[in-house]
Amino acid sequence: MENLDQAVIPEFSLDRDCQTLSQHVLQQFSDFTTQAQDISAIMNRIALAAKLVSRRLSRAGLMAGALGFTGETNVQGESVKKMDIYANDVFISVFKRSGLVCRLASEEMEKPYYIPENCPVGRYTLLYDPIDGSSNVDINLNVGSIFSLRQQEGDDLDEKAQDLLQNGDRQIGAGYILYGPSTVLVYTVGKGVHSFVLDPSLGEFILAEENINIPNHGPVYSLNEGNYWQWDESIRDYIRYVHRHEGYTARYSGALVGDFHRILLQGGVFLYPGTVEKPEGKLRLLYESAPLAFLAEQAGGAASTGTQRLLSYVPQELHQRTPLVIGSTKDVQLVESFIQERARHDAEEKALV
Ligand code: AHM
Ligand code: MG
Repeated sequence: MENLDQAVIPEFSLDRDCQTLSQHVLQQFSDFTTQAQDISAIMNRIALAAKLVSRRLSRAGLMAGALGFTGETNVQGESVKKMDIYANDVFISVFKRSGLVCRLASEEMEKPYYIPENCPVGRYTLLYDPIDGSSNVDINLNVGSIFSLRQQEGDDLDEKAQDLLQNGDRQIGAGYILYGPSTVLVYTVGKGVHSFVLDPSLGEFILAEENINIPNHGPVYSLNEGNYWQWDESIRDYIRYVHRHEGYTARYSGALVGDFHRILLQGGVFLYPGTVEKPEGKLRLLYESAPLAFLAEQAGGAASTGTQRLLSYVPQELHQRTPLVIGSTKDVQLVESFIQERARHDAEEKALV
């Protein structure tokens, strides 16, 4: 009788099951340098954090104290969820006494968190958003974690973290975990974009797809149209364009990781433009937009603030926000063309006055 597993998954093989995340990261480097081993070990710890968060999310509706708000507000002035704090603490715990990472910086912490016992050897900083899209947590919809790895520079005990205020090209690794029907980890170390699926029976992330390419153009545009009257006219111009042309469809889940993942695999564009209330938009550069921009470019796509390449943008502060336009190259360029056209039009009108 035919083995059902093999019939459903024709590519099933032992070799495939052995393609684990840490092994894959090591293979990205041509030699077994200390840096290659460090990055592989760091990714392994991130995978452990992902498993812990995934486990809690999968049972949250049955656990006391897992869902809802803490009653606190974070450094961004946003209400904090219990799951935000749990996931933030998970990342701290997995990197304590690891000897890998000297400093952690997160959406949930005003200042970087130092792990002095790691600093003599762990010459890296991990920036992360522990639970992105946390408004989805209480209703059992997809959420994510985003991470970015940078080389530790400067004085370890400088609380201002001036060395982090550099462009996104300084990232040496980036990725995200999508907690959806399955838990998926996507990463880059500057050598393509690769995805892994958590096999709960093995407790391992197993390679799903290597060298992912974003289609050059896709049908999806993803943004919160509830902000329509808050946007600049150029973004309204773009939206009117997609409304009036065939071949576009809207998809927006309110959780960036899932919305970006769709675009990474199927093409299209995600936007979080500036609004009247928040001219810089909502998304934080260092641990939300820049890591996704690194992935987008590595997959052959593009990421922009609307007026410049996102990875070239130099932040002024740790929790800085920037507008984000990210996805298929053609679609990002189309949005940029509306912004340029409106700027040209406004300049002409001003010259006439
Ligand atoms: P969060 O990190 O506090 O969860 O905020 C980021 C989230 C993104 O995941 C998502 O794209 C965006 O906020 C949704 O914002 P809005 O509700 O304004 O559309
Ligand atoms: Mg976030």
